[in-house]
Amino acid sequence: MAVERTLSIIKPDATRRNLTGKINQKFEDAGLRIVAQKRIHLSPAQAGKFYEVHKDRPFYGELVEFMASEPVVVQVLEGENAIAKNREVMGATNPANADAGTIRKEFALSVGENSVHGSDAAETAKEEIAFFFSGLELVG
Ligand code: RTP
Ligand code: MG
Repeated sequence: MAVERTLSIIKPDATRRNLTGKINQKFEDAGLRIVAQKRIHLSPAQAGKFYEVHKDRPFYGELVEFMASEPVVVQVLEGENAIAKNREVMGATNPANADAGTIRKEFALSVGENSVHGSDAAETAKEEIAFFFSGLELVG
């Protein structure tokens, strides 16, 4: 298995409830290393661009509004098989379907306010990391 990097976002429902530390603990317990991290407040335009792939979905407007509503923590996680491993730790999109012990099972409020984002493939991970982080922020 290869060492990979993936882009993670701790969403506004979780930053608002001060859950960043508890969520980071889940990542670290799963063997994922937080190699870059910053707290930012996305503008609606930035959130819309990030989730552009969903622009024709009925929930797009609500998703963009939510992601720009309060600060988020964006981070790069590194480890063996990090993209799939992070998706496992996150759990299913809808917390009602998420496995016990996953972040979304423990913390998500709804299918929309579901606490975390994680890249879903190698190509999207590369694009999403570059969307938020410069090369200088990714040393080591
Ligand atoms: P993410 O991209 O945030 O990691 O989540 P995901 O892959 O598990 O789910 P995806 O299908 O990519 O959807 C992106 C985000 O849109 C919101 N959503 N709302 N109201 C709804 O039915 C609905 N469906 C999706 C969620 O915040 C989801 O994570
Ligand atoms: Mg997705």
